[in-house]
Amino acid sequence: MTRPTVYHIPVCPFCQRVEILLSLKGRREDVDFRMIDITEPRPDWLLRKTRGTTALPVLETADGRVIKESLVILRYLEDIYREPQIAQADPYRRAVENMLTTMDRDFIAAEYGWLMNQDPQQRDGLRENMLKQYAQLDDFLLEHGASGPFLFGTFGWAETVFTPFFQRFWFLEYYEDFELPAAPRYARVREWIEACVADPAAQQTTREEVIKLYYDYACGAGNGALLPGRRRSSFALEPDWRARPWPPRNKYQQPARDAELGL
Ligand code: GAZ
Repeated sequence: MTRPTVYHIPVCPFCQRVEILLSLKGRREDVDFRMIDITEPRPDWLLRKTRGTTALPVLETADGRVIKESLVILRYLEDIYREPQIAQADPYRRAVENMLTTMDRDFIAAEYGWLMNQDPQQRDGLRENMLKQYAQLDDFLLEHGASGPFLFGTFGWAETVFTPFFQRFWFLEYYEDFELPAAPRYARVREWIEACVADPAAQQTTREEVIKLYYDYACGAGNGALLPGRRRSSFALEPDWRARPWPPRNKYQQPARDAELGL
């Protein structure tokens, strides 16, 4: 092998981070991407490389060493492909960027926690929790960021980390009727999100793909798991998502069957 290989899953936001960084560096073609079907047990050859762990993305270096965790992979790629540098060079700015990066955890937990919720009584609380996350990001950007739209002048490290999760928000709009309110307290984060999702470096997925593939997540089954009565996951590679109908929007009713989902 002469090039790094990334093992990835379709629409996995952590994997998309890697693609975005490479795209910003103009290096997408220098790394081989191999798609793994999340609805099938991991192949033995991959489990041997990962020592039994299953989360992706995983990067295998040109000389066969294995790196896990999307943020660690980003750092590795930033180190081997030095130009253009995406992370901030100035130590204080780099610290600001890293502080924002660490806010990804609660944000992602709020987002997916709400998507996967099956109890209609919990919706208001989950919505409030989500709005709290947006308000925190807004406050951070106002305190530390440039005037806009990005944290600093261009789409950079923090944008690479967050944008896949902003694009996954299409599933909350669809399945939970969620919209970020047009209130001033969210104006700065709204501007950030709009610039992030529209950036040419971050066009690896679409609203339609996200909504169709995440149907099972919306019904409470994550990571390719099968819901009762179903034979195929909405994350299956076949049939192609473009050929499938749009899933039902009401996730609190009786879940759709394979046939209704075009699976
Ligand atoms: N921390 C890892 C990274 O690389 O940054 C996370 C990677 C990961 O969770 N990958 C998932 C995976 O491979 C696919 S994307 N799962 C299969 C397996 O066997 O583990 C995950 C969450 C979450 C929300 C979303 C996702 C997600 O928590 O999109 O928790 C792990 C998974 C709120």
